[in-house]
Amino acid sequence: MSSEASSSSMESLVLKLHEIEAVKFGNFKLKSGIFSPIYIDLRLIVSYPSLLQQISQLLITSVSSTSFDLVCGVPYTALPIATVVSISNNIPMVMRRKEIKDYGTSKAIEGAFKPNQTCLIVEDLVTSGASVLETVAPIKAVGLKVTDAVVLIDREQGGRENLEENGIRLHSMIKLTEMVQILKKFGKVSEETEMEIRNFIKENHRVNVPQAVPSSGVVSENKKVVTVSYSEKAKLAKNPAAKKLLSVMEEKQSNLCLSADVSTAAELLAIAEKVGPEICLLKTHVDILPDFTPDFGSQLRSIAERHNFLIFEDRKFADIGNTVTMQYEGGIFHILDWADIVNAHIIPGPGIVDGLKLKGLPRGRGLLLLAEMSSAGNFATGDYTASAVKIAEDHSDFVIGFISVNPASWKGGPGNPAFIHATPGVQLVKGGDALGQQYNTPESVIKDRGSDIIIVGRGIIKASDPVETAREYRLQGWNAYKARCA
Ligand code: S5P
Repeated sequence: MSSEASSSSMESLVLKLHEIEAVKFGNFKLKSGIFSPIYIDLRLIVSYPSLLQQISQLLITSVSSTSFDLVCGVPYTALPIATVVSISNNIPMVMRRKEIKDYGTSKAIEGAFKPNQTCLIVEDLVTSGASVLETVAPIKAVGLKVTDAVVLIDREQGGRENLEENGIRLHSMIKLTEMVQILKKFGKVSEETEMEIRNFIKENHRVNVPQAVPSSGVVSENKKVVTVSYSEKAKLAKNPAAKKLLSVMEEKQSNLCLSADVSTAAELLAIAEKVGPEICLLKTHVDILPDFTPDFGSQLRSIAERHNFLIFEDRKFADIGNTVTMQYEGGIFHILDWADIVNAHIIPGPGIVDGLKLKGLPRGRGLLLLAEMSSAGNFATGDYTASAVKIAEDHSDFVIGFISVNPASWKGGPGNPAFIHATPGVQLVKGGDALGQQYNTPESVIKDRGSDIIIVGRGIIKASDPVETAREYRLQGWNAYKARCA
């Protein structure tokens, strides 16, 4: 228990939480699928103003030795707590949007702040720390610093360690075991229940996303997340570009592909140089660069070699085999000379793969097939996706994998485990743009949907600090991969 918070005020708080049924005992299903003997729902506290006030006062006392300029509550439960902390202590607040609007200013963080100010994260309950990290990422992306988080209850299930690994100190007012001890002392739980909860904590001391949901809640729609590691995939892959990409991913601990959709070649080379250390792959749309020159490819390749990443030209070939051989090799861009990987639609049938393979395979290049798309209302679904898998399996020396959105949901499965799934439509918060793009978070893409690579464009390019933001995406993507493997 925080030494600053006196034990009698903590006891009265815990008893009050029990009285309003914010703490319940029974058998509750968690998001991770496991059953918990205790359920804590602090959403109820909004209906008890004096309790809310009491919690906010105790929270601020437990961070009295920490300095910060702003507070931010993790949505939604901690928003009212942070608001009361802000008002009672005259500390400005910022607010994180859980869903980004696709109209208006589309800001992830609302409020007035200056770069480099320090923001204290306020949370009601920490289990794995995942929801704190989900709020930290967009806060850092707008140039603020986060060093500390304060929480009412620590469920002692890995949150402290996970946050520590991300450079955040966790201050908790009370730990779950201490809370149960108080309830036992006042005869609110039996010795048996106390033991059951102790055992539960011991057995689940490091879980991933274990917030309590009602037992009728949806746990996961995806049952087919494949947990083949990148190094195992590298061993299984036949294509040299795939092997190289997978080994770069392991070496750099990065499953981040930067979609460098900037407006000039000069800007593209500059961002490749800056963000290079964070990425495994850089994706280009060479036909949007007005200052393209014949030496663009060799310049980009020398940056790629220096920072150890591969190059993916997002050409989305879509013609008959004979035409794509010419488009791949010739024209102004000579894509074959500098891009390790290209992609293609399967709409013309397998001939498109044969055409590209004719030119690409002798040069050690690889191909991704568009099995799904991230844009709303697209037609790459169901049997179309299954056909992409079939074509890929028939050409697995050249096809290295797919542009996928949710491979874990594919009817026939995500294909050969050697295949690499790369997913666009990724930002730190779920949302979309005004033209149909749909975003999911790195965690949901890698961990829940079973993809291997996150493709991020505007989330990094438009950030106030693209390098720091790319680092954040890399860490989130990598942590999700680790969690998936675990
Ligand atoms: O289905 C797709 C396939 C691709 S390759 N949806 C996509 O968004 N992409 C590409 O990924 C798109 O062309 C763009 O270059 C990038 C996404 O950019 P963002 O700014 O929305 O992250």
